[in-house]
Amino acid sequence: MPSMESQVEIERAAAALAGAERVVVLTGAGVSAESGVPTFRASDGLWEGHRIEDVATPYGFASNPRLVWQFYNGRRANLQNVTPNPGHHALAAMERHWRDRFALATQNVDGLHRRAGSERVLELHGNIQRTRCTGCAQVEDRGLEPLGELPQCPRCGAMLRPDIVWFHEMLPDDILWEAQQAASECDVFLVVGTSAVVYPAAGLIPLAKQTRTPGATVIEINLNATEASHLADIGLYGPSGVILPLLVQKLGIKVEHA
Ligand code: BV8
Ligand code: ZN
Repeated sequence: MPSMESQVEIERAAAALAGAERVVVLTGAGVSAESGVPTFRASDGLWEGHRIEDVATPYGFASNPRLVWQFYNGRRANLQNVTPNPGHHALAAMERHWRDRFALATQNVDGLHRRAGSERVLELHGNIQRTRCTGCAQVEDRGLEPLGELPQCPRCGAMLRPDIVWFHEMLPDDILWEAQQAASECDVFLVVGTSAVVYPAAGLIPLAKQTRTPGATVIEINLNATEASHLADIGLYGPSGVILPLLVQKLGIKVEHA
């Protein structure tokens, strides 16, 4: 049973959302944790047993593409047994409620927001279902089908890579720009399940707070405090799969399980 203090915070958050004209949400790996997707930094700097440099940088891919595809094929296979959790569904319901005055920017590449029915998802770091050709740059949605050890482009024969933004790579500038615009214009900014250490995604939080006067009301939903907690006006600490449905219930927003 949530404490008295968290009850008060939940009421404050619901009141802020009830009066919101424009809402923006930034999600990270924590929003998919209750679906069984491992978070990024839970381990000791290793990611499912791999060093970040080896599996999530262009240099890692250049020096050992087979290892990188083994890592991503493994994550794609795991996602076949994963479904969106009530937190994803609550966010899809929020989008249906605020329509074009709502934006969801995610750092996650698991595609679970779309599978939960969210339509306008700003995928800041790409999507693990898509491949991109290193030769002709063709991008294809390959779902979660097995792709083989070193998949090649059906069009030009060059090697494919995951259509994902690795460390030291630029984010897609159109998507980042759209997220930055939305963050700078919103009056409530929800930060859900992110340690807020990866930039430029984490830069959306201060942007929401500082661009206009008064800045957006920032609501953090996380299991614990993060690098962004000092920017939060309201902190809701607990599982997002519990807190988000509670919030939309208080707002009288109907959640459909797509
Ligand atoms: C860039 C794709 C410009 C891979 C990812 C030196 C040289 C170059 C760049 C840099 C540098 N130093 C710093 C940088 C910038 C770098 C960066 O920010 N590094 C950090 C680590 C300091 N950023 C970049 O490189 C970006 N590009 O800057 O380009 C440039 C270009 C060239 C040269 C210089 C600059 C690119 C960043 C994108 C990297 N790609 N993902 C993949 O996913 O396969 S980022 C990776 O981290 C994931 O996408 C992940 O989503 C993201 C952020 O992590 P989180 O989502 O926050 O996950 P985490 O596990 O950390 O936290 C989970 C949270 O959930 C926790 O707080 C936990 O408490 C909470 N939680 C858990 N369970 C629950 C929960 N909350 C609620 N409920 C629960 N149930
Ligand atoms: Zn090609």
